Amino acid sequence: LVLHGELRRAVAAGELRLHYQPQVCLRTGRVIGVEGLVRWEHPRRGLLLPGSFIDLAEQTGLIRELTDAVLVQALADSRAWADAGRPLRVAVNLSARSLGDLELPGHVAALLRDAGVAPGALELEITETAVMEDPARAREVLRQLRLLGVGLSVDDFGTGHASLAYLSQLPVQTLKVDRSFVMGMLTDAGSRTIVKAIIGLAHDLGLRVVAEGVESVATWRELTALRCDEIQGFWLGGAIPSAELPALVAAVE
Ligand code: G
Ligand code: G
Ligand code: NA
Ligand code: MN
Repeated sequence: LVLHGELRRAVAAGELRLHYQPQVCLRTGRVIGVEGLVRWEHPRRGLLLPGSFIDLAEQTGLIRELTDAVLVQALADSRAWADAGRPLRVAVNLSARSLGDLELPGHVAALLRDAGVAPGALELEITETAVMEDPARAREVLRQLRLLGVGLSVDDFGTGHASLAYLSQLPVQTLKVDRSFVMGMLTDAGSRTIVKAIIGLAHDLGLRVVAEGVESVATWRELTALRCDEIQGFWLGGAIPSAELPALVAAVE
Protein backbone atom coordinates (compact mmCIF):
# COMPACT_ATOMS: atom_id res chain seq x y z
CA LEU A 1 0.00 0.00 0.00
CA VAL A 2 1.30 3.41 -1.04
CA LEU A 3 0.33 6.54 0.88
CA HIS A 4 -0.18 10.00 -0.55
CA GLY A 5 2.39 11.67 1.69
CA GLU A 6 4.96 9.03 0.91
CA LEU A 7 4.48 9.46 -2.84
CA ARG A 8 4.65 13.24 -2.57
CA ARG A 9 7.94 12.93 -0.67
CA ALA A 10 9.27 10.48 -3.25
CA VAL A 11 8.50 12.78 -6.20
CA ALA A 12 10.22 15.68 -4.42
CA ALA A 13 13.19 13.47 -3.48
CA GLY A 14 13.71 12.33 -7.07
CA GLU A 15 12.98 8.67 -6.29
CA LEU A 16 10.84 8.36 -9.44
CA ARG A 17 13.13 7.33 -12.25
CA LEU A 18 12.42 6.70 -15.90
CA HIS A 19 13.57 3.43 -17.38
CA TYR A 20 13.59 2.98 -21.13
CA GLN A 21 12.36 0.22 -23.43
CA PRO A 22 13.79 0.17 -26.98
CA GLN A 23 11.73 0.41 -30.17
CA VAL A 24 13.21 -0.96 -33.38
CA CYS A 25 12.44 0.14 -36.93
CA LEU A 26 11.69 -3.01 -38.95
CA ARG A 27 12.89 -1.48 -42.21
CA THR A 28 16.37 -0.56 -40.96
CA GLY A 29 16.79 -2.84 -37.93
CA ARG A 30 17.92 0.20 -35.93
CA VAL A 31 16.79 1.30 -32.50
CA ILE A 32 14.77 4.36 -33.48
CA GLY A 33 13.34 5.34 -30.14
CA VAL A 34 12.58 4.38 -26.56
CA GLU A 35 9.51 4.45 -24.35
CA GLY A 36 10.05 5.88 -20.90
CA LEU A 37 8.38 3.85 -18.13
CA VAL A 38 8.43 5.31 -14.65
CA ARG A 39 9.72 3.28 -11.68
CA TRP A 40 9.85 4.24 -8.03
CA GLU A 41 13.27 3.41 -6.68
CA HIS A 42 12.02 3.05 -3.14
CA PRO A 43 14.78 3.16 -0.48
CA ARG A 44 13.33 0.17 1.43
CA ARG A 45 10.86 -1.57 -0.84
CA GLY A 46 13.00 -1.71 -3.97
CA LEU A 47 11.70 -1.07 -7.46
CA LEU A 48 7.96 -0.27 -7.52
CA LEU A 49 6.06 -0.42 -10.81
CA PRO A 50 3.65 2.31 -11.97
CA GLY A 51 0.64 0.04 -11.39
CA SER A 52 1.15 0.58 -7.67
CA PHE A 53 1.22 4.39 -7.66
CA ILE A 54 -0.09 6.03 -10.88
CA ASP A 55 -3.75 5.69 -9.87
CA LEU A 56 -3.01 7.29 -6.50
CA ALA A 57 -1.14 10.11 -8.21
CA GLU A 58 -4.15 10.69 -10.46
CA GLN A 59 -6.65 10.65 -7.59
CA THR A 60 -4.63 13.04 -5.42
CA GLY A 61 -3.55 15.49 -8.11
CA LEU A 62 0.12 14.52 -7.68
CA ILE A 63 0.11 13.39 -11.30
CA ARG A 64 1.02 16.91 -12.37
CA GLU A 65 4.28 16.87 -10.42
CA LEU A 66 4.90 13.28 -11.45
CA THR A 67 4.40 13.99 -15.16
CA ASP A 68 6.63 17.00 -14.76
CA ALA A 69 9.42 15.00 -13.17
CA VAL A 70 9.08 12.36 -15.88
CA LEU A 71 9.21 14.90 -18.72
CA VAL A 72 12.24 16.65 -17.24
CA GLN A 73 14.13 13.33 -17.03
CA ALA A 74 13.09 12.20 -20.50
CA LEU A 75 14.24 15.47 -22.06
CA ALA A 76 17.52 15.56 -20.12
CA ASP A 77 18.29 11.99 -21.19
CA SER A 78 17.24 12.76 -24.77
CA ARG A 79 19.64 15.67 -24.78
CA ALA A 80 22.44 13.48 -23.41
CA TRP A 81 21.89 10.78 -26.08
CA ALA A 82 21.95 13.42 -28.82
CA ASP A 83 25.12 14.97 -27.36
CA ALA A 84 26.71 11.50 -27.31
CA GLY A 85 26.02 11.19 -31.03
CA ARG A 86 23.12 8.74 -30.83
CA PRO A 87 19.83 10.66 -30.96
CA LEU A 88 16.77 8.62 -29.98
CA ARG A 89 13.12 9.60 -30.01
CA VAL A 90 11.74 9.42 -26.48
CA ALA A 91 8.12 8.58 -25.64
CA VAL A 92 6.35 9.50 -22.40
CA ASN A 93 2.96 8.19 -21.23
CA LEU A 94 0.27 10.74 -20.43
CA SER A 95 -2.49 9.92 -17.98
CA ALA A 96 -6.14 10.95 -18.47
CA ARG A 97 -5.75 13.80 -16.05
CA SER A 98 -2.75 15.29 -17.89
CA LEU A 99 -4.67 15.07 -21.14
CA GLY A 100 -7.34 17.29 -19.57
CA ASP A 101 -4.79 19.87 -18.43
CA LEU A 102 -5.07 22.92 -20.70
CA GLU A 103 -1.78 24.23 -19.31
CA LEU A 104 0.15 21.14 -20.40
CA PRO A 105 1.06 22.31 -23.94
CA GLY A 106 2.60 25.57 -22.73
CA HIS A 107 4.41 23.69 -20.05
CA VAL A 108 5.81 21.11 -22.48
CA ALA A 109 6.96 23.94 -24.75
CA ALA A 110 8.88 25.52 -21.86
CA LEU A 111 10.46 22.20 -20.84
CA LEU A 112 11.58 21.53 -24.43
CA ARG A 113 13.12 24.99 -24.61
CA ASP A 114 14.88 24.62 -21.26
CA ALA A 115 16.29 21.22 -22.21
CA GLY A 116 17.30 22.30 -25.71
CA VAL A 117 15.46 19.37 -27.28
CA ALA A 118 13.73 19.52 -30.67
CA PRO A 119 9.95 18.94 -30.32
CA GLY A 120 10.09 16.13 -32.87
CA ALA A 121 12.34 14.10 -30.56
CA LEU A 122 9.50 13.86 -28.03
CA GLU A 123 6.48 11.62 -28.40
CA LEU A 124 3.51 11.58 -26.04
CA GLU A 125 1.46 8.41 -25.64
CA ILE A 126 -2.24 8.63 -24.89
CA THR A 127 -4.91 5.96 -24.57
CA GLU A 128 -8.36 5.90 -26.13
CA THR A 129 -9.86 5.59 -22.66
CA ALA A 130 -8.08 8.72 -21.43
CA VAL A 131 -9.22 10.69 -24.47
CA MET A 132 -12.84 9.67 -23.93
CA GLU A 133 -12.94 11.00 -20.35
CA ASP A 134 -13.28 14.51 -21.76
CA PRO A 135 -13.05 14.31 -25.55
CA ALA A 136 -13.44 18.02 -26.32
CA ARG A 137 -10.76 19.07 -23.89
CA ALA A 138 -8.39 16.25 -24.87
CA ARG A 139 -8.76 17.23 -28.48
CA GLU A 140 -7.81 20.83 -27.70
CA VAL A 141 -4.77 19.76 -25.63
CA LEU A 142 -3.64 17.39 -28.39
CA ARG A 143 -4.15 20.06 -31.04
CA GLN A 144 -1.88 22.44 -29.18
CA LEU A 145 0.74 19.78 -28.49
CA ARG A 146 0.77 18.92 -32.18
CA LEU A 147 1.21 22.59 -33.09
CA LEU A 148 4.40 22.50 -31.03
CA GLY A 149 5.69 19.70 -33.26
CA VAL A 150 5.56 16.99 -30.59
CA GLY A 151 4.69 13.47 -31.82
CA LEU A 152 1.47 11.86 -30.58
CA SER A 153 0.63 8.16 -30.42
CA VAL A 154 -2.39 6.12 -29.36
CA ASP A 155 -1.27 3.48 -26.87
CA ASP A 156 -2.96 0.09 -26.31
CA PHE A 157 -4.81 0.55 -29.59
CA GLY A 158 -7.75 -1.77 -30.06
CA THR A 159 -8.70 -2.16 -26.41
CA GLY A 160 -10.44 1.19 -25.79
CA HIS A 161 -13.84 2.57 -26.62
CA ALA A 162 -13.07 5.42 -28.96
CA SER A 163 -14.77 5.18 -32.33
CA LEU A 164 -12.57 5.05 -35.41
CA ALA A 165 -14.41 8.12 -36.70
CA TYR A 166 -13.37 10.03 -33.59
CA LEU A 167 -9.79 8.73 -33.54
CA SER A 168 -9.26 9.58 -37.19
CA GLN A 169 -9.95 13.22 -36.31
CA LEU A 170 -7.26 13.37 -33.64
CA PRO A 171 -3.90 14.85 -34.67
CA VAL A 172 -1.96 11.62 -33.92
CA GLN A 173 0.73 10.08 -36.16
CA THR A 174 1.11 6.65 -34.60
CA LEU A 175 -0.97 3.70 -33.44
CA LYS A 176 0.53 1.24 -30.95
CA VAL A 177 -1.14 -2.15 -31.35
CA ASP A 178 -2.04 -3.48 -27.93
CA ARG A 179 0.23 -6.29 -26.80
CA SER A 180 -2.67 -8.68 -26.17
CA PHE A 181 -3.20 -8.98 -29.95
CA VAL A 182 0.51 -9.19 -30.74
CA MET A 183 1.23 -11.82 -28.09
CA GLY A 184 -1.55 -14.02 -29.48
CA MET A 185 -0.95 -13.52 -33.18
CA LEU A 186 1.09 -16.70 -33.82
CA THR A 187 -1.33 -19.04 -32.10
CA ASP A 188 -4.68 -17.33 -32.53
CA ALA A 189 -6.02 -16.61 -36.02
CA GLY A 190 -8.35 -13.92 -34.68
CA SER A 191 -5.48 -11.97 -33.08
CA ARG A 192 -3.44 -12.18 -36.27
CA THR A 193 -6.40 -10.87 -38.29
CA ILE A 194 -6.78 -7.94 -35.89
CA VAL A 195 -3.06 -7.06 -36.05
CA LYS A 196 -3.11 -7.26 -39.84
CA ALA A 197 -6.25 -5.10 -40.02
CA ILE A 198 -4.85 -2.45 -37.66
CA ILE A 199 -1.65 -2.20 -39.72
CA GLY A 200 -3.68 -1.82 -42.93
CA LEU A 201 -6.02 0.70 -41.36
CA ALA A 202 -3.18 2.76 -39.90
CA HIS A 203 -1.33 2.88 -43.20
CA ASP A 204 -4.50 3.84 -45.08
CA LEU A 205 -4.90 6.72 -42.62
CA GLY A 206 -1.25 7.71 -43.14
CA LEU A 207 -0.22 6.59 -39.66
CA ARG A 208 2.82 4.70 -38.40
CA VAL A 209 2.27 1.42 -36.52
CA VAL A 210 4.21 0.15 -33.53
CA ALA A 211 3.55 -3.41 -32.33
CA GLU A 212 3.94 -3.86 -28.58
CA GLY A 213 4.54 -7.11 -26.74
CA VAL A 214 6.90 -8.72 -29.25
CA GLU A 215 8.31 -11.64 -27.26
CA SER A 216 9.80 -13.85 -29.97
CA VAL A 217 11.80 -13.66 -33.17
CA ALA A 218 8.93 -15.47 -34.93
CA THR A 219 6.56 -12.62 -34.03
CA TRP A 220 9.15 -10.12 -35.22
CA ARG A 221 9.34 -11.93 -38.62
CA GLU A 222 5.57 -12.10 -38.95
CA LEU A 223 5.24 -8.37 -38.23
CA THR A 224 7.89 -7.65 -40.86
CA ALA A 225 5.84 -9.68 -43.38
CA LEU A 226 2.75 -7.67 -42.40
CA ARG A 227 4.67 -4.42 -43.06
CA CYS A 228 4.49 -3.19 -39.48
CA ASP A 229 6.75 -0.15 -39.00
CA GLU A 230 8.25 -0.66 -35.54
CA ILE A 231 8.32 -3.21 -32.74
CA GLN A 232 8.76 -3.11 -28.98
CA GLY A 233 8.81 -5.98 -26.52
CA PHE A 234 10.69 -8.34 -24.28
CA TRP A 235 12.36 -9.98 -27.29
CA LEU A 236 14.41 -6.80 -27.67
CA GLY A 237 14.34 -6.06 -23.97
CA GLY A 238 12.26 -4.59 -21.17
CA ALA A 239 12.71 -1.17 -19.62
CA ILE A 240 16.24 -0.45 -18.36
CA PRO A 241 18.06 2.55 -16.84
CA SER A 242 19.46 5.09 -19.28
CA ALA A 243 23.05 4.09 -18.48
CA GLU A 244 22.42 0.55 -19.79
CA LEU A 245 20.95 1.69 -23.11
CA PRO A 246 24.16 1.98 -25.18
CA ALA A 247 25.02 -1.69 -24.54
CA LEU A 248 21.52 -2.81 -25.43
CA VAL A 249 21.45 -0.70 -28.60
CA ALA A 250 24.78 -2.22 -29.63
CA ALA A 251 23.51 -5.74 -28.96
CA VAL A 252 20.27 -5.25 -30.94
CA GLU A 253 22.04 -3.69 -33.90
O1 G B 1 6.08 -0.54 -16.93
P1 G B 1 4.79 -1.15 -16.60
O2 G B 1 4.38 -2.34 -17.39
O3 G B 1 4.66 -1.48 -15.15
O4 G B 1 3.70 0.00 -16.90
C1 G B 1 2.40 -0.15 -16.49
C2 G B 1 1.56 1.04 -16.93
O5 G B 1 2.04 2.25 -16.36
C3 G B 1 1.55 1.23 -18.42
O6 G B 1 0.20 1.26 -18.84
C4 G B 1 2.17 2.56 -18.63
O7 G B 1 1.52 3.27 -19.69
C5 G B 1 1.99 3.28 -17.32
N1 G B 1 3.10 4.22 -17.13
C6 G B 1 4.40 3.95 -17.17
N2 G B 1 5.14 5.06 -17.00
C7 G B 1 4.25 6.08 -16.88
C8 G B 1 4.39 7.49 -16.68
O8 G B 1 5.48 8.06 -16.64
N3 G B 1 3.24 8.22 -16.57
C9 G B 1 2.01 7.64 -16.64
N4 G B 1 0.95 8.44 -16.51
N5 G B 1 1.85 6.32 -16.83
C10 G B 1 2.95 5.55 -16.95
O1 G C 1 0.26 0.37 -21.30
P1 G C 1 1.65 0.41 -21.84
O2 G C 1 1.69 -0.04 -23.24
O3 G C 1 2.31 1.74 -21.69
O4 G C 1 2.46 -0.65 -20.99
C1 G C 1 3.83 -0.77 -21.16
C2 G C 1 4.26 -1.94 -20.34
O5 G C 1 4.14 -3.18 -21.07
C3 G C 1 5.72 -1.90 -19.98
O6 G C 1 5.90 -1.27 -18.80
C4 G C 1 6.16 -3.33 -19.86
O7 G C 1 6.26 -3.77 -18.55
C5 G C 1 5.08 -4.09 -20.58
N1 G C 1 5.70 -4.80 -21.70
C6 G C 1 6.59 -4.30 -22.58
N2 G C 1 6.97 -5.25 -23.47
C7 G C 1 6.30 -6.37 -23.13
C8 G C 1 6.30 -7.68 -23.65
O8 G C 1 6.95 -8.02 -24.63
N3 G C 1 5.47 -8.57 -23.03
C9 G C 1 4.70 -8.23 -21.97
N4 G C 1 3.95 -9.17 -21.42
N5 G C 1 4.70 -6.99 -21.44
C10 G C 1 5.49 -6.08 -22.01
NA1 NA D 1 2.73 3.25 -23.18
MN1 MN E 1 0.67 0.11 -24.61
